[in-house]
Order: sequence, then structure tokens, then C-alpha cells
Amino acid sequence: MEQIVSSGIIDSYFEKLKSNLSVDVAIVGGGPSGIVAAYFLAKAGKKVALFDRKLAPGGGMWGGAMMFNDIVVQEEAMPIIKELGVSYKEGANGTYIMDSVHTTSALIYQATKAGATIFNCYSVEDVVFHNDAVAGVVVNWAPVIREGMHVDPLTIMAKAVLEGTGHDCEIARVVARKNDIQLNTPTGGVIGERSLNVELGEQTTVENTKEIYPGLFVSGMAANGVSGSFRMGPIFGGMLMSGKKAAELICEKLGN
Ligand code: 48F
Repeated sequence: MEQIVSSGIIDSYFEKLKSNLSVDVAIVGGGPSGIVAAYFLAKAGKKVALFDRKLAPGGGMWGGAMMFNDIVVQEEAMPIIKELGVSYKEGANGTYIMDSVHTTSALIYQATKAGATIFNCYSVEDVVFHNDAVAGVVVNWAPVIREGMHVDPLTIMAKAVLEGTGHDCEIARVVARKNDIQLNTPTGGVIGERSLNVELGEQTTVENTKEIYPGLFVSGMAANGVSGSFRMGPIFGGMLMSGKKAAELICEKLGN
């Protein structure tokens, strides 16, 4: 029995990893924007692999606000919440309240059910750069990076890479620093996020969701980070709409 359990896991995992060595879309970061993008891309028939360095993907959504585990979503994003089957109640002024643990797990469930594969405990440390375009991601075990171990990575090739890494937008920073290139941002570089402004932050998160370099798209707080816009705190409609927009832009670029 011991051998059956071990070989079942090993065979299944290696098959999963091998079949994701080349994908349509590699998503870096499993926060709300990345997971929603994974859901819509998989639903559109794209082969999607999402990498998150944490044991539990979900990013900043689990914790609600200051660990009060509820979140707020505004009216415009409710079609996404409804499509994903999340339970909610009405708040004030056209807002809705939902349990953050329920919502995060529903997003993860629906994205994987739609066909996206999530690789947890993976850190994306770099991209593959071919012919002046981003062509994949360079991955390693998150604990290897955390321990500072000198171990070479593996690569995942992708027709498009989506960075949804949140506030630090570290992939865009690495790409800009290492390749001496201009990004599609107001300065050509990574500007970094501004302080908190709920309404502007929510609006610009969606506006700033775009392809910032051939093959590299940004969503969520990373989109605001690269373009120098505001953070917004525990309101999540912008994140959900950004993920959906990223999926639409990538589908448009890749075609059928
Ligand atoms: O920050 P995060 O939740 O991403 P998001 O979709 O949502 C932001 C909100 O949670 C919140 C907010 C309110 O609306 O402002 O902050 O922009 O999640 C980012 C995920 O990316 C992972 C990280 O573990 C987290 O789960 N991540 C970050 N860098 C890497 C990474 C990396 N280099 N490799 C793999 N995963």
C-alpha cells in the first residue's frame, strides 16, 4: 500500500508537470486577479498553468481586512461573483459583502474545475526572453529561493505570460532590469504603487491591465504597481475585473 500511494502521487505529478512544460498562458501569482484570469482563459479553451510561491494560493484575499475575514465587492464586478457561484450579502451604497475564505476557495475551485492547473510552492524568478519578447517563465521551488540555495531552475514555455504578483510587481522589475528595455508604462520602467485611494485605485487597476512588453501582461495590483497608480485596500471588484480583462486581452492576442 505504501508503494501504491507514493507511486500514484509521483506518476500523476510528473505527468501533470510534463504536460505543462509548454502552455498557452503562464500566470505568475495566484491572487484574485490571477485566479480569475486563469478561470476565464481555461473557460476559453486555453492551456493555463498558474504558479504561486505560497502553499495556499489566494494571495491577499484570505485575510479580508486586518484579518476580519470579509471582503467588499462593488456592483460592476458582481457578474463575475455570480458566475463563480460565490455567496454574498448586500452592503451599503451598491456594495456587496462576502466571506473571504469562502470567496478565495470558490475562485480556486472554479479556475481548476474550468481546466487551469495550479502549481503551488513555485517561485517564478525570471522569464524566458526570445526574439525581444517574453516567451515563458523560469521556475524554482519557493523554499529553494527562500533558503538561498544555489540550485538551477526549470523553464515553462508560454505564448503569453501574465504577471499577477501583487504590490511588488517583481516580474516586470526583473524583465526591465535585466534586458535594458522600455515597458509600456508612462516612464518606460516600473514606477511603483502610490498610497491608498479606493475609487481611483479600483478604476486604474482595470485600466492598467495590459500588455506591458511583447508577451508580458499585468493584472491586479501589479498592473497599478508598474504604472504608478494607487493601492485600494480590501475592496476586490477591481481585482476580479482586471483578471477578466487580462484573459480577454490574451485571448485576443493569441486568437483561437
Ligand atoms: O497580492 P495578490 O493578492 O494579487 P492581486 O491579484 O490582488 C491584490 C489584493 O489581494 C490586495 C489588494 C486589494 O484589492 O490590493 O492586495 O494583485 O497575490 C499575489 C500572489 O502572487 C504570489 C504571492 O504568493 C501571492 O499569492 N507571488 C508573488 N510573487 C511571486 C508569486 C513569484 N515571483 N512567483 C510566484 N508567486
